[in-house]
Amino acid sequence: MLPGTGRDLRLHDTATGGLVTLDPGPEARIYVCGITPYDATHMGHAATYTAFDLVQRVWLDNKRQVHYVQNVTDVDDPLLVRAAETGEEWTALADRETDLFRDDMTALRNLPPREFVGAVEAIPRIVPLVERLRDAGAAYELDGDIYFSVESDPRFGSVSGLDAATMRELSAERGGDPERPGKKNPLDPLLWSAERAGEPSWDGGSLGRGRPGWHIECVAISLDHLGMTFDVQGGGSDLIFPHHEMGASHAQVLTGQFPFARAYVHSGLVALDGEKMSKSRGNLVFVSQLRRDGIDSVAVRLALLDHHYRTDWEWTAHGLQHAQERLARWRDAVSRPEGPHAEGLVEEIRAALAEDLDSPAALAAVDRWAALQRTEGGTDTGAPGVVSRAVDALLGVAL
Ligand code: 5CA
Ligand code: ZN
Repeated sequence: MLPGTGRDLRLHDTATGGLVTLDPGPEARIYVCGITPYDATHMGHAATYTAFDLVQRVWLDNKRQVHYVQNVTDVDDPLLVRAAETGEEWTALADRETDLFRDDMTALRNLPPREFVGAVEAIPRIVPLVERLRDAGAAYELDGDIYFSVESDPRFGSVSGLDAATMRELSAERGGDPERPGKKNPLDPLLWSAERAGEPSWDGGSLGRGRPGWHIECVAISLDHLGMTFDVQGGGSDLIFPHHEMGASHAQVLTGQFPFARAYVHSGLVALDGEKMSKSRGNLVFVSQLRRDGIDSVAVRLALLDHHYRTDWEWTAHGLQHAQERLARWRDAVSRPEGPHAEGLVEEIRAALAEDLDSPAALAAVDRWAALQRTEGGTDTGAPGVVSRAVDALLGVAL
């Protein structure tokens, strides 16, 4: 048990552009978009899931139960393309990378979601939702494929607040097909893709054989496990549009309720050599590679937490080295039999995290306590233990 009490969490909401206080009652509900498992976890993924891990830790400290759901997009174009390139079975690739991701998350001490759900296993939930959208006139067929009509949602645009031209550009970049002739609106996203030669497909009932679109996957899984108007929809800022905009629209049209989530929370993107770290660019640093190199994953976590989750930042060897040195100083400070009082420090960490997850401020507060321990010491025999437990519970950093 830590001294004092937890705090209500305030988080930046992309839809309103401001901070919202989340007072989620006894059980907080969060959905975080999971990986597409065609390559190993890079530092960008690690930073995003570590940010949402802090959300869970602030809630737990505040005596909330947390219902955390995460998907894994275990069938999608990039996965099938990668498997075709390497000659591997796509299911084997997905299974292997999903297992590796889970091991990486464990090493980084990210608390697991309560439910971890694959797109493939969600297909029986997805099909009836697409049928309902079609029967309500919110979806239409084009050569066997089924598209969602963005015009069926009067609130379309409320998550990203972007203009039509920017939406069109992002849609083309991020898995959409705005140029395809015959669509009602170029932005309309696929709900169900008809069976294609050489690709896996599933029974879609009245939709025919095929596979699900990306956005409806996350809608089906979140509505199934969390219901409408859950607390936080999370992911990296590259998911604001189209993914989270389309997901909110699908769910709002399906249920007639608003909003899909109380807060849409987005982490900044991590770059390497000035470019967004991504599988397609190949400029990656992998969590598993650092583990193989014998780097302490606790230091990796500290390197991630040294950046506010909403900023875009760059992964550097220097940042990792700084984190390793910091970890050594903290371990030294808590290894002594007594130290300066720590109640104030626990409150500082809580206050920093509760205000939009200000992890750099929380780390700076621990630095100050560790420096005081080094220069002046203290007489509180409970303090090193309190600091160790607080840093573990609130920041996920094991000393
Ligand atoms: N399966 C979908 C979500 S349903 C997907 O976007 N998968 S992903 O593997 O591409 O990304 C997984 C998560 O990591 C997403 O939240 C994404 O926004 C985030 N992410 C991807 N690249 C970066 C990066 N360079 N920096 C920070 N977060 C990133
Ligand atoms: Zn998603």
